[in-house]
This record gives sequence, C-alpha cells and structure tokens, in this order.
Amino acid sequence: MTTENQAVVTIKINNQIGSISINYAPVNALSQAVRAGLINALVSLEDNDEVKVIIIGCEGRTFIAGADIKEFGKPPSEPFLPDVVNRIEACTKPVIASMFGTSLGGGFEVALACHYRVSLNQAKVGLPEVNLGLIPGAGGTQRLMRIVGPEQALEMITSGKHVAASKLANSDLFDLLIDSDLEQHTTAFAEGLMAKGELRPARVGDRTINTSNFDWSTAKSLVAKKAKGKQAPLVAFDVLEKTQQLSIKDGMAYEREQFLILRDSQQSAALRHAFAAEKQAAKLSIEATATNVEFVGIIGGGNMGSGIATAFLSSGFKVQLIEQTADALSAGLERIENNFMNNLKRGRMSQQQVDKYLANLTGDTDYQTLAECDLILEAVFENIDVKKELFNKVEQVCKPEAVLATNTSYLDINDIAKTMKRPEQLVGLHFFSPANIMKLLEVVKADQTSDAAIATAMALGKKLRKISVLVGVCFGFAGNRMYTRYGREIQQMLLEGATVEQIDNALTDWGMAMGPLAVQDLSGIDIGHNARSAQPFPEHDKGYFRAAATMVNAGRLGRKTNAGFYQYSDGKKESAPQVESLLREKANELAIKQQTFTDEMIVHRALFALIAEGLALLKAGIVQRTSDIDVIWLHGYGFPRYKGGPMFQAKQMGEQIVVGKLTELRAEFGEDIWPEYTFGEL
Ligand code: T1G
Repeated sequence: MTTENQAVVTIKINNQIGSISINYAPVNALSQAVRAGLINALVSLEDNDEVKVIIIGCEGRTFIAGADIKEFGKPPSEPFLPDVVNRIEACTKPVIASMFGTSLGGGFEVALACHYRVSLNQAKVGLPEVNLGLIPGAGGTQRLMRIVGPEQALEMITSGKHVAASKLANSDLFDLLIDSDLEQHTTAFAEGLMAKGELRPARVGDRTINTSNFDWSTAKSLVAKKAKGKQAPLVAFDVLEKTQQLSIKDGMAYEREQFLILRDSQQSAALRHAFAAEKQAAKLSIEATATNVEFVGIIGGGNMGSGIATAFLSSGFKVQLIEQTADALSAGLERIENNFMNNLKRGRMSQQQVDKYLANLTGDTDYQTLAECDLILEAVFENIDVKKELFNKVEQVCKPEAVLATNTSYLDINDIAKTMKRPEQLVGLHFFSPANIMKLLEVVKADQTSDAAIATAMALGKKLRKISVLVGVCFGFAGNRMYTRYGREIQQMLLEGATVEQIDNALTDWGMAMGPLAVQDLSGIDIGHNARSAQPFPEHDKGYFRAAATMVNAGRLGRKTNAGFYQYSDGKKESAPQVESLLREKANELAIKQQTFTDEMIVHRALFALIAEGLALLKAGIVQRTSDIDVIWLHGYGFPRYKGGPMFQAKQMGEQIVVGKLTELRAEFGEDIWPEYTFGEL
C-alpha cells in the first residue's frame, strides 16, 4: 500500500479478523485515496490466509458520508466507486460494515455491498444524492431495492432523507443494531460468524427484487408531484422502474449511465454550489471567541418577537420575554405557546419536548429582569427613536459582557449604535418571518460591532440551526435591498403592460416558490409601502413602486383586506380585473411606455435586477463573498435551489452575456436604474 493510502486507510489483524479503518476528516468521504486504500486493504486481507472475516469501519465522527464532494467537477480518477463496491461484494470472505454517525450516498453504497451491517441505533443512513441533483451512482438503487423493496427504496432515494437506523429495524438492512460499544459488538458479531462457520458471504446482488403488487404508476405521479422542477427524483424513479427485472450488473450499468448524465447537468452544478455555499457562509475571516449564551432576553412579543423566542426555546435556550404591559406580555406568551402547540399538532415535537422547552420561558414588564441575560434582542416596532430609547434602557440594566441585538429589517444600525455606551456590543440579528421556521439569519455587522459580538452571533445562528450570513449595514441589508430592487422591476413591468398573473406565473414556472405579487398580498402591500414612504422618493424613477401605491390608495392592502393584486374570497385567490384597469390608468398618468411581455422577458428583467443589485452589494462590501448572496436568496426569498441562486445564474451565463444584458437595459431605462457594474470575480 502507498504511504498516502496508509494515512487514510489502515488495517489491523486480530484473532483472524482483519479490520480496515478509514480516517479521513471531516466525514471520511470517498476521496480517490480512500477508494484506492479501501480496495488495496480489502485485497491484502482477502489474500491473507490468517484472516477469516473482514470489518470495514471508520474513525472520527462518522462512517463514510459519501463521495468526496470536493472531487466533483474534477476529472474522475480510478478506482471508480462502482468498482470498489463490486469488489467488496465479490470478496470471498465475509465483510461487515461497522456503522455510526451518517452513512450517506457512496458510504451507504459501500455498506450495502458488504455482506453484513452492524450499526448503532441512533446512526443515520441515506442516499441523499438527489439533494445534489444526482442519483446513487454505485449500486445504491440496485442493492437498496433488493433489500427493502421498491416502495421504501423509492421513498429513501427520491426524498434524499437521512433515516435513523432504529427506524429501519424491521427491514432486512441490519444484521445487528446496538446502542453503544460498536467496535466490541462488531468484533463479537465477526467471532459469531466464525464460531458458526458461516464464512460464505451473503451477497445482496444475488437477491432478486420483489416488486409484486407495487403500483409504479401511482408512485410515479407522487414522485413527479414532489419533485417541483427537480430532475433527479424523476431520473431515480426511472432507474428503479426500468431495472426492476434486470441483473445487478445490468441494473448498475443503467444507473451509472443516468448518474453520469446528471453529474454534468446544470441542476446538479447548481445544487452542489448551494451545498458548498452554505458551508462557506458559516466561515468568518475574523479570529474571535464567541461569548457563551444560555439566557436570552427578548423585548417585544409580537409576531416576530414570539417567533424568535420560539426558535431560541426550541434550541434549548432560557428566554425572558419583555413587553410594555401585562396584557401585551400575556398575549406574547400565548403566541409562543401557540407556536409550540402547532409543532405538537404537526408531530414536529413530542409533548415531553414542548413541556421541556416551555419550562425555560418566563416573562415580565420590568427591564431589570434582563440583568442576567447573556444576549438581549429587541423585536419591537420599526421606529429608530423607539429603538434608541430601548437600548438606552437596556444598557442601564444589562451585564457588561451582554451582547445586544436588534431584529430591525432595514433601519440604520450605525445610527442606533451612535446613541449607545457600548456600541461594540451591538449586532443585527435579522430573522425572517416566521422566525421559528425560516432558515435564514442575516447577521449584521455595524461599523463599531466587535469581532467577539460577530462570532457570538454566528455561533448562535449555528445553535439555532439557522443558515447565518454575515452582512454589512445599508438600507435593507443584503436580502431586503435586493428584494426592493427585484420588486421595483416587477412593479415597473406591471406598469409597462405585463399582467399580475403573467408575472407571477412566469416566475413560478421558472421555479420561484411563490409569485412576487402573491407574496406582496400575503405580507401586506402597505408594509413595504409605509417603509418606502419613510425614504425619499427617487425622482429619477417615476414608476417606483407606483403599482403598490395605487393598490394602497385603492384600499387594496392584500389578503388582510381580501383584495390586493388579487381578489380573495374564502381565502381562495382569484384574478382581479379591476386591478388591471387601475394599473393601466396609472401607467397612462405617468406616461409609461407600454410593451408586450413574454415570460422569458419577465424572468430576465427580474433576474437581472437581482444580479445587478448583487454586484452593487459586492462592490459596496456589504457581503463577504458572492455565494453568500445566493445563500440569502435560497433561504430567505424562495429562489429555486436547483437554480443555485441569482449570482450562480450570472456565473453560468458568463461575463459577456451578463454585461451585454445590463448594458442593453441601461440603454433602454437609463443609468439611474441600471448603473454601470463591474462583473469582477463572481
Ligand atoms: N464530501 C466532502 N466533504 C464533505 C462531505 C462530502 N460528501 N460531506 C460533508 N463534508 C464536509 C463539509 O463541507 C464540512 O466541511 C464538514 O464536512 C462538516 O460538514 C456515487 C456521488 C455529513 C450530514 O450528500 O449531508 O455519494 O465546512 O458542516 O452539519 O452515490 O455534511 O468543515 O470544511 O455539514 O454535521 C452523498 C453531504 C454525496 C452528504 C454532516 N453524501 N453531507 O453534517 O456538518 S454524493 C452527501 C452532509 C455520492 C455516490 C454519490 C452533511 C453531514 P467544512 P457539516 P454536519
């Protein structure tokens, strides 16, 4: 064996048991070195007469968590994974997989090729390749279907979910499930085989697939319904259906063929970008130690405050809720309890968990009760003077090392900091509504915010299981600033002649989770309108959100008034012809040039508005890296994950096309709306 392979793969022989151990941090991914090391180790133990049984195990935090994602996009190198797993299955001595942590993708495929599987109950297994726009490419579809049947195989492969081993105890997947001492139990299992003389490998590949009475056509429509624009789940269905009668050799050949097509697809590139971008977003270029936070004070128990409190409680924090009056306090506490009742009703939590979390919730109207809090976060009415006065009161009671946070979604945090005694402790924690559901958290660094406060905020985001992205201060920070630019373009196209339905359908057909105008109606057209009205009107842009202003002036505030860009009766959304005439009238009044829109024109204008504002954020240093913008739009604004994000789209199009299109839009609509941008290193 070469030294490099010895480093990541080692063998040990003891009592006729040959143990192969993989040690390749952080998750023992199947890099070229690991694949080569695994084959070499297996062959050397197979050829060693002293060895009767072989165990494949890992060191560190988990059994193999899949192919090495870092190798994607690079020229593939031998040995290829299908050859590795087939070599394991072909081994003439029994091979046992010793599983813990997360055995995923290629890692689970290695385990499925082993003749026996011993696992901790709390370990997880899965074939999550569809989350990367792929399908299992090393026999996973074939061997899993042979063991658990088409229905469960289809569910696991098309959902990409990680499943606890204990949940699969009734399946034929595991030969032994235990709660601890994995190494001892696996060795004992091997000794058991030797004692019973059961040394003839039981190969999964030799099994036939039991597809009797499985309704493939119903299953197909279910998969198609859940896929929502993603290709990989449909391809996975096709592979399982087409190979159900084939030998494992022919089945794996068809699986590999489809895998390689997907590997080179746009969707897979986008989904792999999204995975890597999320990992990158958590990385900070500062060296600072986070303060330990256990007790959190939350001021304001409205929709945002109660959602934020629910998120903290659900992650094990103690929470003190502060409200101005006793009535407001009990209303806030009630909202939080209702959030937990919802979790209970939807089976997201057990009664025991709900009781445990709610036991950590207290409330008061007296700021003095915040004195022991490690973090104090405000989620009160969006008014700068109210927030300044609030932090003045907080600084009189809080402990010196307490981190202070504001949940404002657009106010100038630097302005608030100017009025504070310890502005270095102030950081923005911009949650997205509903705060206990939405994954995105914008961590806002103000000019005086200390690195320690930033590190504390980012560490909190991880503990809250949020996707945290560090951004700077500007109007609307990163997400809402782009959202405003996106909204401006949408509203302008409405005035230029596109209809409400045409815009929403074009963007949802393209993949957006929801149409921008339906979103406006849901969140309330007046909310954005009032926020914008607090800002100077951009005289150079006569159509600037005039469509929304027209709705508000007509009393059409959205769902809450059963009338907005759409009409609502019994909660059902319907088109509103009167909106069309109101908009045409406004366009006439503003002398807006009319044009006929195609869906492609609408998607392009909307997408390029996002790209343009993204480039402006990069130029202004509001975001650390381009991919952070994509993470914000994937997790905060319903941008389709299989499209990677607006900046990923720009990168795919390339500088020439992007700059060309922006120049075209500048020529048509002017420098003020589409200023010059540098493409730079996206
Ligand atoms: N390859 C390389 N690095 C990986 C990796 C992988 N498969 N998975 C995780 N990492 C890195 C990650 O970037 C991070 O690095 C660190 O590990 C910790 O991850 C043929 C082709 C395993 C459940 O899709 O779901 O096999 O940021 O922060 O929250 O069929 O990572 O510290 O430098 O996420 O505890 C299939 C993807 C591949 C699994 C751990 N496998 N990974 O979660 O920690 S496709 C996957 C995960 C395949 C074959 C096909 C999670 C995790 P860094 P983390 P975590």
